[in-house]
Amino acid sequence: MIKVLLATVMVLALSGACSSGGGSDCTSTNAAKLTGALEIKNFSFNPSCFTVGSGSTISLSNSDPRGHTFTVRDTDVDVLVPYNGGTGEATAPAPGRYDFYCRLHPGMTGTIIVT
Ligand SMILES: [Cu+2]
Repeated sequence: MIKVLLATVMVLALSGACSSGGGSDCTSTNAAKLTGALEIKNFSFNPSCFTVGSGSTISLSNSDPRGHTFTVRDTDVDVLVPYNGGTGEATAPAPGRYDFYCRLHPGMTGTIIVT
């Protein structure tokens, strides 16, 4: 029984360590500063954990052969970024910490720290 419990704890610890930039792992100390465009490629956001100033423009570019959205939870930010080199722009919401995702592919997620 104890062995099973240990194995479970190990798996949980490993999966936490391997998760990509966004989600609960994204904090103001490890967030990237967004300098260029937020790139969408291979069905993921890059960077997926970043900080921007409130009201600033977030440039979006999508090099995938599929359209994606940049949708920020609990805000009205919801931008469709066309496929094959399409671009878009979003305005960073009020200061806070937000999760974002693609409405068409809910597995594509990230976190934004707005300062
Ligand atoms: Cu998508």
